[in-house]
Amino acid sequence: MKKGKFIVLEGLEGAGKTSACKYIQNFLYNFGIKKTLLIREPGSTFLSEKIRKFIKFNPKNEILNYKTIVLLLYASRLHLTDTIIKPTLKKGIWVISDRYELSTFAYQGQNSQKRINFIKKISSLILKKFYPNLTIYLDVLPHIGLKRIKKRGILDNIEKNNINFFLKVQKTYLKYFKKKENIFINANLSQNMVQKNLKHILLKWLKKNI
Ligand code: T5A
Repeated sequence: MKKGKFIVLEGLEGAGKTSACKYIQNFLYNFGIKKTLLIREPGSTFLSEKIRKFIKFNPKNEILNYKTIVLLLYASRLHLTDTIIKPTLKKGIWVISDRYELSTFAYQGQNSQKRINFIKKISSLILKKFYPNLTIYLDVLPHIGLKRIKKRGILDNIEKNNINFFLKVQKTYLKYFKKKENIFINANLSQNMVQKNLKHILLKWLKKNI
C-alpha cells in the first residue's frame, strides 16, 4: 500500500494555520484524497494535550528553562509521531498537522545559535531525521496575526509576549524554513486570497508529488 503524505502548517499565531488545515483537508477530499487525519502540536494524544496545556498556561507560573520546554515538546512530539503519525501514514492515510518541529526552532530557538544547536541535537536523537513531506509556511506580520487572535479574548502565556518576541520568532522561521522544497504563503492577505494562492500552489505540488 502507498504510504500517506505528512503535511505541516507553520506560522505565527493568527497566521491562519487552523483555518488552512481544514481548507486543505477539504481540498484534498475533492482532489480524490479522501482519507486524511487532522492533528495539532503540541497535542492530539492524551499525554500531549496535557503537555500543551502546561506549556500554554503554566498554572503555577513555574520558571522554565528553555531546555525544559524543548524536552517537554519533544516528549510530546515523539509520542504523537510514534503512536499516531507513523501508523496513520503506513495505512495510506494523509496526516495534516497544525505545527510540528519548525515551531520549536522558531519559538524556543528565538534566533539564538546556542538554542538552535541544542534543539538540533535533541531532534536528531529523538526524531532520527523523520521529516514532513511538505511544510506550508503562512507568513504573517506579528501585529496583524496578534490583532486577529486578540478578537478571540483570553490569551495564553505565549500570546502574552511582546511584539519583539514574535519578531524574533518570525525571523527564525524565515531563516530555517526551506523555501525551495516547500510552500511559502503571504498570510497578510485576506482569507480568500490566501486560500486561492494555497489552492494554486498545492495543486502544482500534488501533480509533482503523487
Ligand atoms: N509552540 C508550539 C511552541 O512554542 N513550540 C512548539 O514547538 C510548538 C509546536 C500553540 C502554541 O504553542 C507554541 C506556539 C503557540 O503559541 P495555539 O493556540 O494552537 O498554541 O496557537 P496557534 O497554533 O498559533 O493557533 P492560532 O489559532 O492562534 O492561530 P492560527 O491557527 O494560525 O489561526 P486561525 O486559523 O485559528 O485564525 C485565527 C483567527 O484569524 C482569522 C480566523 O478566522 C480566526 O478568527 N483569520 C484571518 N482573518 C483575516 N485574514 C486572514 N487571512 C485570516 N486567516 C485567519
